[in-house]
Amino acid sequence: MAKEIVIPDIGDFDSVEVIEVLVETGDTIAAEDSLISVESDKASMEIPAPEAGVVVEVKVAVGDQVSQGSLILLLEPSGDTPTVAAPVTQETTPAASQPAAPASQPVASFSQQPPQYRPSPTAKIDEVSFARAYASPSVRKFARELGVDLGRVGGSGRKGRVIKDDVKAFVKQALTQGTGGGGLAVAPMPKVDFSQWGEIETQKLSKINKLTGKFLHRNWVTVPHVTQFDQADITELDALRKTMAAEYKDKGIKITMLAFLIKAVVSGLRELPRFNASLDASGENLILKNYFNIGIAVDTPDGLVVPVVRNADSKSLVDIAAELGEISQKARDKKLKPADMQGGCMTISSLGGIGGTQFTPIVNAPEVAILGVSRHKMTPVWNGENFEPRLMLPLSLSYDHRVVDGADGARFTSFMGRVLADANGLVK
Ligand code: CAO
Repeated sequence: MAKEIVIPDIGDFDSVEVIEVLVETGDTIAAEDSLISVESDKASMEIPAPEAGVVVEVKVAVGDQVSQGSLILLLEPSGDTPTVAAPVTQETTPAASQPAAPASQPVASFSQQPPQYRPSPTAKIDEVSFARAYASPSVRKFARELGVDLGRVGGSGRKGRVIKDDVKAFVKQALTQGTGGGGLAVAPMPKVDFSQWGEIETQKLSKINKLTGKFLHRNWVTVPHVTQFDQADITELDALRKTMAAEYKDKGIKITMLAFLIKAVVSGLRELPRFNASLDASGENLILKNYFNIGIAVDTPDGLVVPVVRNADSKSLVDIAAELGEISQKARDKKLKPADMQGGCMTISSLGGIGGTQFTPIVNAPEVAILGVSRHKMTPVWNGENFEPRLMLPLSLSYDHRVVDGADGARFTSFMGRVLADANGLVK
């Protein structure tokens, strides 16, 4: 007859959340196999099987709140006796080797008994960073089995927790890139106690910071970047923009330089279609796109986001200007949905309103190019007879050199220069 397996004594915690269900109906399990992971604000813990058997029915799901006595599953016992059946706990705060947590951070109060494992013979693991990684015991075990240094794996779970899929993705990436002499294996960043040199403050990275950091890092190390610099003469464009800005001010539409740049980039993508492409996951094929969605890097208090202006080829400059006003406001109000940030063909990152002369933006892969724009400057330009004051806009085009070659990089910025010089052609 099926036996009810319930949550054992888990200390003082009334209600904890189920964050992983590790078994399925029909699974044959051994005594001590982990059944579920639960997590409170302070610690995570795996609940082991008290005995071996076959899972008849799982009674909990991820997100459920459980307490001592809650039913986990029904088990058809096989008769094997357990050796150990105590829950294994992992603090959510760093391990004891770290400095004491600030008062605002929770301190783990589950009795802590970290599992003992033999070091993997296949990989060099930094035991300190491994111990500090935020992951459940089963993920730690999994990482040990694969020889993965958990401290180097980015966590995509709740509160940055490393989940099994992160470990798999890490291994996959290592296999793809090779970890031998020519691979990307790098020494881990040393753990430094900065407080030894003066007062410090620890700030948590925002969710956006963490996500963006992960993508930027991936793109930086996997995309061979080249940045092409150029300058576009926008003297007439700026005059036109100011006229239009005055005209549309009362309608609440701000006619910005960015709107002209979006139209110019669409023309550039039409002229040089390799810029409107992505490599497929195999790296063997180029996917050419017949749509024109332009991403805009927007700086928000929580970090960088890139909403997308869709079908920019079929919108007028004024429509785009109005949409830009809406999406940058939405970005700052944290109202962007994931779909608002997907499907981009190429991104524009404009720092012109802030300052700087040039910069090297990182390609927003799987796009293959990004246009950086810096602050325009009135510049003396030689016209063959004398110097003329011209308003020059610095362009910094970074591209994926696997897809775009240097000649096309220079062609793209030259083309941008020509279309931006003829601003009237961008208004429709
Ligand atoms: N040169 C000189 N001045 C410029 C300029 C340029 N290239 N581009 C814009 N400006 C001026 C505008 O004229 C405007 O001045 P006024 O307020 O006097 O009218 C001011 O800068 C603000 O410009 P704007 O309202 O047109 O906004 P924008 O188009 O420059 O920027 C947005 C909008 C959303 C792109 C911007 O707010 C932003 O977030 N920029 C940062 C993007 C970023 O962080 N990129 C980095 C990515 S890589 O890490």
